[in-house]
Amino acid sequence: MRGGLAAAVLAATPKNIFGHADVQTIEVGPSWYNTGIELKVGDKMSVKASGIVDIGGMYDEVSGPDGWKEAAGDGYVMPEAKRYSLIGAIGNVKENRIPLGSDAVLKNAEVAGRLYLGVNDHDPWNNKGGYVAAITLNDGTPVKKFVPGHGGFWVPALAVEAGKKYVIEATGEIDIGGAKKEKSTPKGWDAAAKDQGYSLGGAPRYGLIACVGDNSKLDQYFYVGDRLEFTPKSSGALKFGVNDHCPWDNTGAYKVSIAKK
Ligand SMILES: [Ca+2]
Ligand SMILES: [Ca+2]
Repeated sequence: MRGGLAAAVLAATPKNIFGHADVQTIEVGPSWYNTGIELKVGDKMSVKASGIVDIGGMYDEVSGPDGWKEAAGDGYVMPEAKRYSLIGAIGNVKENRIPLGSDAVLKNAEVAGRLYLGVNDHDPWNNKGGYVAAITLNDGTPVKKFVPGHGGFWVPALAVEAGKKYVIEATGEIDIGGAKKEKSTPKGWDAAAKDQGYSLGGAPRYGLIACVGDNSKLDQYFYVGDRLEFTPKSSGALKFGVNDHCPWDNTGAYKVSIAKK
């Protein structure tokens, strides 16, 4: 009986790209933290936030959820909101963005949809730490969510071991967020120039990229495209992102499978 049960479980496990039952599949899409909370029109929501984000770069500067004192300006997710502050989006991440900070009340939601949270940074991919947001819907019980400092840019996958061989395969299509409704596949477009503000300068724009462990180290980012066999030099959490200078207006997702060889 026991052998029969084990065989049934194995048969039900999806096979990976080498035919082994050892695979993880994730979706790498819009760079926002997905709270899983659905808002309806007319809902009341309050958000109280705490925590610290290291904003990346060479100066070890940090921010709380209220952000710095100035408005962020051009190139940031919400130019009119405070730089590095906690922000949100309801449903459509291209249009329905809301400033939040450490203590916000939305009396009457005007649109319905999933609540996304993020950090108002022009280069969120190098951030560490995060904000803890306690979200209360219609005077219910607050739900706490940890919003990573990278604002959902990186999608975590399995932990990889140094010296082992892994294979990544990716399919799917994203809309890169501009007015022209242009799209990309995991291979990406032409290479981004190093000074254009893309997370991985020199690699194809809108292509699938990854890092292992500390995402504040830009020189550790690597291009994946639609297929990559790689052997990590160090052990750590494998994370995926899209090589975009403004990833927060993207829709759709790449489907990424990771297998240990
Ligand atoms: Ca940053
Ligand atoms: Ca974009």
